[in-house]
Amino acid sequence: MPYLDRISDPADLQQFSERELTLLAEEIREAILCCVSEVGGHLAASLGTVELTVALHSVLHSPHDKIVWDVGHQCYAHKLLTGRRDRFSTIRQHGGLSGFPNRNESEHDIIGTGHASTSISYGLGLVEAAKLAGETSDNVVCVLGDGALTGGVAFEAMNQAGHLRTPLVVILNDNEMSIRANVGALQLYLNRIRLDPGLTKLREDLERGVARIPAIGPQAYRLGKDVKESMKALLVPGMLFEELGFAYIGVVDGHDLHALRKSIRQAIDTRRPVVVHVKTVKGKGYEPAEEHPDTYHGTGPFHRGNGAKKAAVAGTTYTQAFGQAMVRLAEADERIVAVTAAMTEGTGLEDFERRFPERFYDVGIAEEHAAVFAAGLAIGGMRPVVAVYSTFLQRAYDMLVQDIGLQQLPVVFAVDRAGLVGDDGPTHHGAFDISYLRVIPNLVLMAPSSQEELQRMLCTALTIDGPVALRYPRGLAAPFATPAELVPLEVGRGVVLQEGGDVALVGIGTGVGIAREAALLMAAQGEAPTVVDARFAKPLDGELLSQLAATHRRLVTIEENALAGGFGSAVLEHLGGGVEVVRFGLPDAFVPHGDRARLLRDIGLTPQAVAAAALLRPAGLARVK
Ligand SMILES: Cc1ncc(C[n+]2csc(CCOP(=O)(O)OP(=O)(O)O)c2C)c(N)n1
Repeated sequence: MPYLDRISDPADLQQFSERELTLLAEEIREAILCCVSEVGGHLAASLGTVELTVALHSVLHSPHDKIVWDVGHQCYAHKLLTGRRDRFSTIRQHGGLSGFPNRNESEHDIIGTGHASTSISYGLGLVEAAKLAGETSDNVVCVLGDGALTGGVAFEAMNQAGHLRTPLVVILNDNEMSIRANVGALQLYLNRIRLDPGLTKLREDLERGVARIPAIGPQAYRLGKDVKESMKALLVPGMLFEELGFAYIGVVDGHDLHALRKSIRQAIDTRRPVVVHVKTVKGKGYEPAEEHPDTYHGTGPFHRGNGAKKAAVAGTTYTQAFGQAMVRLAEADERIVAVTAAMTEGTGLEDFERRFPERFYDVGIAEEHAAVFAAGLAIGGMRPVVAVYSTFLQRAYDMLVQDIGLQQLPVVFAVDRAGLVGDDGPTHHGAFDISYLRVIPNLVLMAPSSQEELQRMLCTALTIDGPVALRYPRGLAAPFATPAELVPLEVGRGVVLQEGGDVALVGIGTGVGIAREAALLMAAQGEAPTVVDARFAKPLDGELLSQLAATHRRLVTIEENALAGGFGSAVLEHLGGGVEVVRFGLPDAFVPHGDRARLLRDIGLTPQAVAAAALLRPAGLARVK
């Protein structure tokens, strides 16, 4: 690759003409496609921002000038241009490059991201910090998608930036897509601007025309609020942003390097908050991804020729089992409503949406709103189920406590991706939900150990007149027979799977599978532990736990949640001593990215480690893990 080969630092881009930059963009696109088809990753967003990335790095001087990527899943071209090309093929693999910007990886990654809508807040903080430190300000450019713009925090930041008049460039990368087609009134507004680029030109011409009117023209152009406002009202483009105190440049063709570079320079020269509205094609340059950008948003390895995925998951996943149960339960109960924050496919709600479109809501990337919206639905007599990833539910924490917990509202949270998610890494691991949910008074918290149990738990959740959460893992598939009837579980009751002696292995969620396997390993050594599926982290089955404590020498708890404040902590709190408790779970550290099984091995959350701890003679076990 003649051009890419000459780049080890973004400064190297300065040597190229615009024509050469265009050729470089093609090489980058090829490098991304070549790598992601082999190892998987966030393809479509990265293909769509190749020219934008080249334009930014050729105009700016990173890292003095700072590029803040929102979400960060579109940063592959950025990685290739910032000295990481030789390691690019390791992306998202254990020990390799992160799939997101990462401060430990490069000085060009200003912040590590993964969750949406934060870039403008970061950018504003960076510019204000430079101002406070008396530094001549470097340029700060935030790149956020139209999907990320549906997140409220983006507006909170714009509200402040517009007020402060901070020189900050916001590139709105508008590809009309979130993971699927973007939603909301704002999207309709962007559609209007996009659909009529003539309006933008007309407005520019008119503004220039006013400026040229002898004597009053320049003044009217600069200060003539009335004239300008009425012109704007007539010619809508960018009005919303301008009202928020941002200058507006757009709509710019996001695959035209010349237009992009010109607009970025113009934006920097504005020296006030400015939105550059760029129109891109998600998946640009790879036909299957252009046609199905949702399928190639995040993808596993695929055949480049026809786009076919190399490995399909065999069996039903927990996510699919959840989706099936939702449809089934909603058939019988018209009050059931599904709410997702921009994750319809990810949370398995496509069938529900098809079957019950009027009872399905995609609120955009707006987890806080999703929670309170569901609270409103519950007050109105509905039975809302908010399907959300564990990591993204963190954003709605105050709502969980204040608007649902305290109000005692029957809102069900179906918490997907609980535990380690693998390749996406620490921004996406669902490591903390047991800890943060368990402290909410009266909330019922459960974790299934099988897909059948998941379906029964959802059914149980919908019988409870208060807040409920059920947490389940990503992707794990197994042969699964849909139960003939969905029978609710008894709330707050665990189940003894195997009676044994001496040691009791008490698992919850995926911890139960580990406990079962550990028991098999122990059996091979002539030991038979008791094995328990705790099912509920709240309320705990206190009676069962006390009984186990009275009849066993040691309890081993196993969970795929942080040990700090997790299920094992709850068991310890309940028992308050008297029996030895050994806890297995996620460490007090951010677990890196990589293959899930490998990560579990690395942190010692395996049947082998559990069996070894269970088999230790008392003297050998000096401390509680
Ligand atoms: C708070 C939060 N919720 C949900 C997600 C999951 N997510 C990742 S990318 C994405 C879509 C982003 O759309 P957009 O910003 O338009 O970027 P594009 O992929 O279209 O380039 C979503 C919903 C997230 N990263 N953060």
